[in-house]
Amino acid sequence: MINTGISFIAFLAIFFTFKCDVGATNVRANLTSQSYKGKGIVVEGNNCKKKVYLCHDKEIKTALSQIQKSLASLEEKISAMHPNRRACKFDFETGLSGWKRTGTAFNNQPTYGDNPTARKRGQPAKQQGDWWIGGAENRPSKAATPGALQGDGPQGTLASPFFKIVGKRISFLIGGGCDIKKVRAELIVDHQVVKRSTGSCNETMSRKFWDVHAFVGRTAQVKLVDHSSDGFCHINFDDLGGDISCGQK
Ligand SMILES: *[C@@H]1O[C@H](CO)[C@@H](O)[C@H](O)[C@H]1NC(C)=O
Ligand SMILES: *[C@@H]1O[C@H](CO)[C@@H](O)[C@H](O)[C@H]1NC(C)=O
Ligand SMILES: [Ca+2]
Repeated sequence: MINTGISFIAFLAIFFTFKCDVGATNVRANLTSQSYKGKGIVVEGNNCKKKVYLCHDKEIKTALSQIQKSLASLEEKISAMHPNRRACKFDFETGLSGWKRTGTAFNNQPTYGDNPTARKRGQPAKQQGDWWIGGAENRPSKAATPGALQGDGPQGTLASPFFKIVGKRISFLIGGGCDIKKVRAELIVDHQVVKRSTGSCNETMSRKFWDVHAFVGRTAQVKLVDHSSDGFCHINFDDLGGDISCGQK
C-alpha cells in the first residue's frame, strides 16, 4: 500500500510540474503513447509553455480522483498506525492545525473573536476561546476590522486531519445556515458520510453530538461543506472533541 502511495505521489508531482492553464487549453496534441502506470496520459501540445503536460480530460479527472482517494486512505492508514496516540480536540485556537481547504469559502478562517456581535448582529457566535470557523466572517486576525464579512458567496470545504474514534460520542459547536443540502458538517468514515449536521439559520453556535458507537476503532475525519452561495449559506463551527484520539509528533 505504501509503495503504491509513493508512486501516486510521484504521479501527482508530474501532473503539477507540467500542468498548463487547463481552462485555456484547446487540446490539439499528439499522444506520445507514454502512459504513467496506466493512470494518465502524457501528451505534447503547442499551446502550453511547457511541451509536456497531462491532458485534463475525463480520464485524467477519473485517475486524479482515484489518486486523491488513494492518498487519503494512505494518510488515514498512516494516522491509524501512529504509535503515540492520545485524546485530542480541534478548537482552532492555534490556527487551522492541519485542516485542509478546497474552494474559497474557508480562506479567511479561523475567525477572531465574536465577530457577529462586533457588527451588532444580535446573534453572538458563542465560540470556544477566541478562534472559530465563521463561514461568513472576514476577520482572520486580531488586527483585521472587527465585524467584517465575506458573506455567503464563496463556496468550498474544510476537512480535518484524520482521527480515531475511541468511544461513543463526538461533540462540537455548530451554527450558521440551516439547509443541510447546502451547508453542513459531515463525519466521514471509509469515504462514506456517516453523520451530518447543520446550524439553525442563526450565527450563534450550539453544542451538538454524534453517536459514534458503531464506529469505535475506525479512522474518521470531519468535513465542513459549503456548496451554495444562497442567503445564510455558510457554516459556523468550533471545538470538535469527544471520544477521539490523534497521533502526536
Ligand atoms: C502532430 O504530429 C504531426 C506529425 O508528426 C505534426 O505534423 C503535427 O504538427 C503535430 N501536432 C502537434 C499539435 O504537435
Ligand atoms: C439564535 O440562537 C440563540 C441560541 O440558541 C437563541 O438564544 C436566539 O434566540 C436565536 N436567535 C434567533 C433569531 O433565532
Ligand atoms: Ca475555538
